[in-house]
Amino acid sequence: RRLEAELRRSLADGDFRVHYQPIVEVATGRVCSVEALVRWQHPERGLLTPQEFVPLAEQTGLITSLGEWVLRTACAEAARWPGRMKVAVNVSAVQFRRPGLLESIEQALREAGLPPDRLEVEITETVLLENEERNVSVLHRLKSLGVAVALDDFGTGYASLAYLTMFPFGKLKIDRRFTRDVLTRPDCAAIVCSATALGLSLGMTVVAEGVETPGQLEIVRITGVTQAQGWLFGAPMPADAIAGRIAAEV
Ligand code: G
Ligand code: G
Ligand code: NA
Ligand code: MN
Repeated sequence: RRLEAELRRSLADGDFRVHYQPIVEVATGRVCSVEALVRWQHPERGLLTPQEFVPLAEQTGLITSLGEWVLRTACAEAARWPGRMKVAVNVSAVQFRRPGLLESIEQALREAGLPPDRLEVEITETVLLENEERNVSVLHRLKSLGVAVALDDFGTGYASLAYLTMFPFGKLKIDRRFTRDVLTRPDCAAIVCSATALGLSLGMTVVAEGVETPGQLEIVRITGVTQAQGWLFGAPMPADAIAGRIAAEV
C-alpha cells in the first residue's frame, strides 16, 4: 500500500515529531510528568495524529522502529528539562511483544543520560493479553531498572482485575471517556470513584485523563485522584513549548 511505503520513507526522512502533554499533581496544580505523543508531519497531508497511522504501523510492524525512535527522542528531550520532570512513553502491543524491548529502553536511557526513574512506560490492557509469564517478567525487570509502568486507558480493555495483582503497575490512568461524563452521568462518576479507590488502595498513583473543565477537575479532586491530564492544563505541544512551560514552573 502507498501509505505503508510513505510511512517507511518518513521514518528514514525524519518526518515524525513528538508532542508532549503536561500531567499535573491535583493537590498543587504543578506539572509532574509529561506524556510523549507521536505525530506524523506528512509531506503533503500535514500533521497527522496517531489514529491516522498507528494502526497501519502496527499491522506492518513498523511501530517497533517508530516506537524506538519516540523512546530515544523523548528520553533525549527529557534529559534537557530542568528539575526532575518525568516523561511517559506509550508502548504498543507489537513493540512490547518483540524481543529486545528492555534492551532498547536501557539503550535510550543510556544514550540520553536520563536516570531510569524519570521514564514511565504506558501500556494498555490489551498489551498483556498473551504470554502472561513473559509479561510479568518484563514488567518486573522494568520495575527493577527503576522505570515506572502505567496502565493506560483503564476500564476500556479486556483485562480482568487480576491483572492489577499480577503486574507491578505504579500508575493507573482512568480513560478519558469516564472523565468526560463525570459531571453529567452518575454511572461514570461511580466508575471514576471506584477506580480511584481501587488504585489508591493498591498503592498506585491514579491519573484522570481528559480533564477539560474546572468542574471535572473539582470532582476528580474530591474523589482523591492523584494526577490529572487534559486540555484544562494544556494540549499536546511541540518540544520547545513544553520546555518553556516546564522552565516557567521551576
Ligand atoms: O493525541 P493523541 O491523538 O496523540 O493520541 C492518540 C492515541 O495514540 C493514544 O491512544 C496514544 O496512546 C497513541 N499514541 C500516541 N503516541 C504514541 C506512540 O508514540 N506510540 C504508541 N504506540 N502509541 C501512541
Ligand atoms: O490513549 P492515550 O491516553 O495514550 O492518548 C491520549 C489522547 O488523548 C491523545 O489523543 C490526546 O490528544 C488526547 N487528549 C488529551 N487530553 C485530552 C482532553 O482533555 N480531551 C480530549 N478529548 N482528548 C484529550
Ligand atoms: Na498513553
Ligand atoms: Mn490513555
